[in-house]
Amino acid sequence: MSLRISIHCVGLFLLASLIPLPSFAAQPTVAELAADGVQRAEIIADSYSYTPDHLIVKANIPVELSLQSKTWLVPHSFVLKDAEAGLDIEQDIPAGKSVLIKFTPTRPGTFKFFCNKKLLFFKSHEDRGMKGTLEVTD
Ligand SMILES: [Cu+2]
Repeated sequence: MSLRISIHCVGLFLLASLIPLPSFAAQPTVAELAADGVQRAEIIADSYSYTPDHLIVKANIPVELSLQSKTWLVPHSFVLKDAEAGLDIEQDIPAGKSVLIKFTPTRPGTFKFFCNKKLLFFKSHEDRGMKGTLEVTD
């Protein structure tokens, strides 16, 4: 009886300690506006995620993103397209490399970015969760 109670307590403790984690992970990142008038942020590309996966920038101010691959072999990419918002990005991110991209979103909205890689008959990286949101504010 006492063993069962203590197991129950441990279970509750583990549950309580796990609950705050998802809310921290889900916090959007706001790109920092530097003195030179450019908004900068880093996004880490891994298999199969972007961190952060929700980035907030301001419209009509240049954005510079450093896309950093943390993978050893798997190539990824960063695709963000919306003609009406001035977004036309299709950038490969070779395994283990970093690339810089620059763009200026011309209007507010929420836009999806994703990885367009897919190996043979396997699920696409996007389908495996490699996608995120660019939120453009006024
Ligand atoms: Cu990918």
